Amino acid sequence: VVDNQELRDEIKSLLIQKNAVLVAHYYTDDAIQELAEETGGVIADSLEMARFGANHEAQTLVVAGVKFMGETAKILSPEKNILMPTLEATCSLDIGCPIEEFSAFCDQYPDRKVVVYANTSAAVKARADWVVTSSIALQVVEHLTEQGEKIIWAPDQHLGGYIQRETGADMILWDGACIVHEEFKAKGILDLKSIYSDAAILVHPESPESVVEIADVVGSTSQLLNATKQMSNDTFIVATDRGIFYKMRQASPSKRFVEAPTGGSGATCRSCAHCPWMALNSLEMLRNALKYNSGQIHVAEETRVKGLIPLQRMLDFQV
Ligand code: CIZ
Ligand code: SF4
Repeated sequence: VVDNQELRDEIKSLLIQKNAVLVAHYYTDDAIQELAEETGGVIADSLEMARFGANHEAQTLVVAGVKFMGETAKILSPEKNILMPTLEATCSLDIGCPIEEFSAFCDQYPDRKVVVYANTSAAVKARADWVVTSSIALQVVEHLTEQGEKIIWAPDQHLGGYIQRETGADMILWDGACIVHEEFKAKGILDLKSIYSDAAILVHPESPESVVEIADVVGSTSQLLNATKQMSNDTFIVATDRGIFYKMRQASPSKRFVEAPTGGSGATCRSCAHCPWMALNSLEMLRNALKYNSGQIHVAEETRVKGLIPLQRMLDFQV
């Protein structure tokens, strides 16, 4: 704990010294979220991370999250120095959607708008008409459908399927999935619900349809966090990465938050829902990134300029 305190102090002075701000995702470990909070940084979902980073005056953004978040920051703010604690932190959705295959897939349907989830590489964004996050995906697809557009959706099939069911949009889905959310099981959640009968079930739409079906609220991380503030239930069963519990508990200290199980029964695997790549972000690596200017994000200029168009479309989209 003493070591941690030293590390934290060192990071705090490095942030000031380097004119840097910490941009942390809800799924990072508590220690990282705490630091972001204490140093004037932000804890957010990927949409708000992008907005915050682009609008902040700091010369350096330290993005604690996964690679696509750092790349998004670089695309939006090429003049800033974008650092990540580790460049190893990626995402199963990003990995499962390589640019060559994806581009060939899109070429088969030239009459469709290409809508990609933020959880993709810069190159995939550069091939897209729209980038969306789970916070505004529904509204953007609704908007495109009203305009008579047909859609290619990538990479998350569960989120895509959810949007398709909600909007009735004509969508062709890429078959990617999030290794964390895909593991939630309806049976395990219902077993828990029989113990906590008053509990509201909150589900991120990267989860399978059978899990989305039993949810009281389906939404992005920030939408689920808002639900815990607004709903009067005293217990919440939460099917998303357990990193989100830090903000949920902070906002509602008297409420009970229960991790949705990823196994078949309410009693098993109560702590598995944590993204292994988010977990790579440690205080030590964060310190090293700042101290040695390591973990620097680069995006080729041609890719950046193309990727900026659909990303800016997302940021300019008024809900
Ligand atoms: O699962 C993720 O990586 C999420 C929820 C990203 C985001 O949009 O904040
Ligand atoms: Fe990707 Fe899932 Fe990890 Fe989010 S939680 S970064 S979608 S693997």
